[in-house]
Amino acid sequence: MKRRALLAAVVLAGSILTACSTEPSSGEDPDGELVLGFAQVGSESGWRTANSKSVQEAAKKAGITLEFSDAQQKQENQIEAIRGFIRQKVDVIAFSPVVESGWGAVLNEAKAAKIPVILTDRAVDPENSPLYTSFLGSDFVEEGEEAGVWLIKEYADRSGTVDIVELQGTTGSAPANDRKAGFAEAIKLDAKFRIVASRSGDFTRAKGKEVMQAILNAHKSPDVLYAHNDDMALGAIEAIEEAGMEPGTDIKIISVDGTKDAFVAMKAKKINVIVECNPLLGDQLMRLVRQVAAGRKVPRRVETVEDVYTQEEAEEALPSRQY
Ligand code: GYE
Repeated sequence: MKRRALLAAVVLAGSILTACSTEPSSGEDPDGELVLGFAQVGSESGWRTANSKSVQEAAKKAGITLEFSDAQQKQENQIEAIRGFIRQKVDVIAFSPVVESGWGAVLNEAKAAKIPVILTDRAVDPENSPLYTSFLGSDFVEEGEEAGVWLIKEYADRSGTVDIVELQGTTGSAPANDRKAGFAEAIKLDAKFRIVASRSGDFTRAKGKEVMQAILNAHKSPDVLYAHNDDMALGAIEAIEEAGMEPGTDIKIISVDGTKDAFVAMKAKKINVIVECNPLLGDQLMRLVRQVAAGRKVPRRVETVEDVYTQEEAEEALPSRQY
């Protein structure tokens, strides 16, 4: 089931970048003059917490001055932060766009100020692609497909219908759009798979629980929950237990991210499968920042490589989870 190893991912991503550059890989900036403005989405999930920590630690290690802002999941805050970075004349701007649309104006302002922009983790609408230098992150469509592929195998022998509840991430965000699309594409091959409810839980544990409670009131016994991230899955697990059912058994659960908390739940057989999405992008980002600031050519898209983990693998994998 495993496609690729995380270690290979890190090594590969590193070598792709170094192959395109003559920069020293240590990332040291002796003058400490390079300033990176990073506009983070928020702190909505375990994934995000790990991602922020990774960026902050990597900047420190690389000797890059980091201006870090947390937009609390609000696009207007993120736009304001980016405008602040432009006024401050930082060397490079990186951000993780909360949603895909609505970035044209501010990206054009950065371009006019000749400040290169790197997207991390989440994408923007394709028409804005001339306005950023590089994208670093995961293939969310593939993550959705992986979730669907697991489901198809799991229910290979079922002749009746399989009722699925989907908890979507933040409405309009790249991971919600793409994880939904990839999953739908995979399961459409067999009409027995029916999505009976699909609602946003905004990538948070509290919303995941609240929305799952409402869904369970309307659809008494779905077979499967597909949650676009671990936090929503963990919130939904509480709702399922409070409704007197066993998560992982009465309702099979597919989640995305692979945080430690989710692995603990999978070891306890409450989650059935996790599609990994790696938040530890800091070192790769700092390498890109340095190259972009030096005017070097960088790849348009740098993808993180990830795994799929099942219950059988949870116990062994848990001690080495890094986030
Ligand atoms: O899956 C979720 C977080 O953009 C990949 O955002 C990221 C997603 C991640 O809130 O947990």
